[in-house]
Amino acid sequence: MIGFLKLPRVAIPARVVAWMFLALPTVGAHATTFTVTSSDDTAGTTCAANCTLRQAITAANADANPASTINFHIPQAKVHRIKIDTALPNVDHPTTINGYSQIDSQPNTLISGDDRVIKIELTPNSNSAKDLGLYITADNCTVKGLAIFGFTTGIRIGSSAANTAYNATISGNFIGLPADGTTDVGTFGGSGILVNAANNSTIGGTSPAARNVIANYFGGVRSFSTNTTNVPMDVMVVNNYIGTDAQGVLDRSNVVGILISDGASGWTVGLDAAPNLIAHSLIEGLQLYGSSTKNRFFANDFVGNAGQGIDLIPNNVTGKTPNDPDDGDTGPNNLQNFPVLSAASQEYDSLLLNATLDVPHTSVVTLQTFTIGVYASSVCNASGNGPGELYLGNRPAGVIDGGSVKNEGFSISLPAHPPHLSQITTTATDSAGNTSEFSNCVTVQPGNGIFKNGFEPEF
Ligand SMILES: [Ca+2]
Ligand SMILES: [Ca+2]
Ligand SMILES: [Ca+2]
Ligand SMILES: [Ca+2]
Repeated sequence: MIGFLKLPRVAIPARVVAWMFLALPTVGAHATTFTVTSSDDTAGTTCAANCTLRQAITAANADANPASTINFHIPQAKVHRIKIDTALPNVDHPTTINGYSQIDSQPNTLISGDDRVIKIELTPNSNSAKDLGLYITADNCTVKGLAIFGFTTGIRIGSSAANTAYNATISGNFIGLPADGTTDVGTFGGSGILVNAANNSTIGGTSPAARNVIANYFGGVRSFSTNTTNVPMDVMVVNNYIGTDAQGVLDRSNVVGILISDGASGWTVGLDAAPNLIAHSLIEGLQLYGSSTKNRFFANDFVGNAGQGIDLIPNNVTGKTPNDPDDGDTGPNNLQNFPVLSAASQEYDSLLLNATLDVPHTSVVTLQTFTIGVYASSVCNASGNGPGELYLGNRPAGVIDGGSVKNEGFSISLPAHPPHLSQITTTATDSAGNTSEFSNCVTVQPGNGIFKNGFEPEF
C-alpha cells in the first residue's frame, strides 16, 4: 500500500519533489516499497532508479519501517531471468516479494489447470550460487509470482536459530520449473521448499492464485530441524501441484512429494477446499518419519506415485505398516490404524462403505469418533492399499471398544463416485489430527437396492 509522504512544511522545488518520487523507495506509514528495475545482479545497499533484486533485498533488510514490499518493474514485457552470481542476502526483514507486480504477469485463476503468467525467473549463474535460491529468516514474509529453478534448495524458510521465520507465505510460484511452467530444466537433488523454524507458515493457499507447482527435487516440500527449538510446527501445505507441470498433467517427478520428520507436528497437508495433487513421486507421495504427530492429510489426490501415497515410517522402515491390536503403538502420527474396508456398493446415487477400525480399548464405554477420508482409484496398489487417486470426501465415524462393549464397525455413505475409478480406499484421522496410511482397497459392487428409472450403474 502506498501511503502519504510526510513532508516538512517548507517549500521544495517541484524538480526536487519529482526526483524524490522517482528515486526514493515509496514510504508508507508502515511499509516501504522497493522496485526492482534491472535483471542484473549488481550488489549495493540502496535500491535507486536502477535497482537489482540483490539491492532491493539489502535495502529492505535495512528498512526502518516494520514491513517492506519488493515489486518488479523491469523494462520490456518478456520473461526476465535473474541470474545469481553468489548467494543472495537472507530476506531478514518482514518482506513481500511479489513477482506478479511485473508488467503482463498474472496469477492463476483456474481451479483445475493453470493460466498464470510469470515473468520473473530466479536461477544460479554459477556453481557457487547453486546451494540456495531464497533464504527467509524473518517473520511474516511472502514470496509469490516467481519461477525459481536450478538451486539445490529453491526456498528455505527459517534458519536453525529458534523462532526465525514464522508466518511465511509461499504462494503462486513455480519451484523447480521455469516461467513457462513446463520445460524440463533438470533435477536439483535437494528440496523445493525446505521448512526449518517456520511455524504457522503456509505453502500454497486456498485460492487458485496461491497454488505453487513444485517439481524436480528430492523432496518437493521437506521439513528440517537440527534440534527441538527449530522444529517447524503447524505448517499448512494446501492447493499445490507437486511433481507435475503447471497444468497438473506432465511428469515432473520429485523423489518424495512431501517429507515431514524430526518431530514436525501439527501440519495440515490438503483441505477439502484446497487439495494438493501429489503425483509421479519416484518413491512415495508423502513420508512421515520419527516422532512427528498430529499431521492431518486430507483431500489430496495421489496419482502415479511409485510407492505408497502416505507412508508412516517408524524406525526408518518404509512401506506398509500393519495395524496393531488396539492401536497402542507409537511413532509418526502414533501409527494411527487405518480402517479395514469390507465392502463398497453403489446404491443409485450413493456410495456406501462398510468397515471396521481397531481403536484403543477404554475401561468405560466411550464413543470414539474418527474422520474417514474416502478416495477412489483406477487400480489398487500392489501393496493392496491405496493409492488414493481421487479424493471423494470425508465422513465422521463413531466406534466403541469400551468395557464389555465392542462395536468397531461403521458404515458411511457419500455421493456417487466416477465409475471408472472402481477401487475405494480410506484413511482414518483421530480427533487430535493423526492421519493413518491408506486402507485396503475394495471394488465397488452394484448395490442390492432397486435402481430408480431402470438406471443400472456400469462397473
Ligand atoms: Ca509405513
Ligand atoms: Ca480395539
Ligand atoms: Ca497402529
Ligand atoms: Ca497407535
